[in-house]
Amino acid sequence: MNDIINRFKIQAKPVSCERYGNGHINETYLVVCENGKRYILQKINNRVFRNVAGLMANIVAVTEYLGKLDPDPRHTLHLVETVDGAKYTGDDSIGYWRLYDFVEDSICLEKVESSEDFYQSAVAFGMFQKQLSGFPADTLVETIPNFHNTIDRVRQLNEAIADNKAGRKDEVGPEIEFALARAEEAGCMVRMLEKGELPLRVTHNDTKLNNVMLDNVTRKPLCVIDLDTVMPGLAANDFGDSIRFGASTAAEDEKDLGKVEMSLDLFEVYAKGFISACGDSLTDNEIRTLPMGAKLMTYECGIRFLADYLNGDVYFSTHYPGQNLDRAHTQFKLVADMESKWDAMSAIVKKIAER
Ligand code: ADP
Ligand code: GN1
Ligand code: MG
Repeated sequence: MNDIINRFKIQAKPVSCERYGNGHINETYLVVCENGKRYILQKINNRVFRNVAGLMANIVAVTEYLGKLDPDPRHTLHLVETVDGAKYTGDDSIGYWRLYDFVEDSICLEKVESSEDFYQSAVAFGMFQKQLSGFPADTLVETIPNFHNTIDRVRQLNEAIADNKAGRKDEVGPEIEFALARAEEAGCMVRMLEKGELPLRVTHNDTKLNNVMLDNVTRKPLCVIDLDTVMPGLAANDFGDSIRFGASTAAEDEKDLGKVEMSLDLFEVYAKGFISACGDSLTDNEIRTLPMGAKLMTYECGIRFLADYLNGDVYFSTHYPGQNLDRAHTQFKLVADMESKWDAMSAIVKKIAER
């Protein structure tokens, strides 16, 4: 690993480099130097992100743009250059690597610890979206084509069912039935986009709680991280993906589904934070579809986990056999719970937006 680290302009001799964090996509390492300076080293998953040069160009452009709007170094991710002045290094044999300054004196949560933290994460993602409203969207590479195209996600599930690569199809009859029963509704926001009823914005597209850093003393927003999927998208999807993960009362891979619910209190808290940070720039249709964003991002994630299980766990990192199926179960439980709380979710958003 030292060979890779030494390709970057680091401040001091590295003394340790260990796996870090709970991301499902990249390989992340914490590098500590002898003077205490810390970095985040990442091996970019180039099976998921096929166009590494395009991905890195997006991140360079977005971080430079955000850095000009807000020069505080802890408020934007900062890439460390290589000794040759490049923003990343590597090739197909050793993989592609980048180095970020560690965002110090911060916390990154895997689970909501207090509603105030969740509120602040909503403010962070809402502000992020608002800050990028002036960014030229057409200069961004689509790092994963059709990432939140729910119609295409259903097609991918059907393909995984038909291919049955891992021979697991017969085990998951009820899960497939649950998913396909909602396949028509799944396309509703894509169809609104096509009809011009929803605008495309520059969005983050992966607004999990562990993709935002809060200050460890004030617990106010510091920095939005994991910028690999910043590309044109729907505001409601950024809102929705945060609800999927953060408003759940249990972990994404909880086996006891009795513990898994979408907390209406946390839904309300997040909606308040998000709408306070960017609501004034959202259209009526965007506000109205926020609950649908929550349901569809949860459904989409569920069918992605299920398809990956059928494909033999080739996309998301897993730590034990069956983890993708456990993840699909929690997502489907959350979808069903949102269906039973639908009127309340819509009423909450309406009430907040009217203020
Ligand atoms: P993945 O795409 O695999 O989710 P992330 O970029 O989200 O990768 O990184 C994984 C984890 O590493 C994050 O959830 C966070 O805990 C930590 N992390 C990433 N970048 C930084 C950073 N610059 N400073 C501090 N922690 C970071
Ligand atoms: C992945 O990279 P990470 O762990 O923040 C995935 C998201 C899923 C999420 C499910 C590029 O996010 O789309 O919602 O797992 N990222 C990518 O936890 O596919
Ligand atoms: Mg992440």
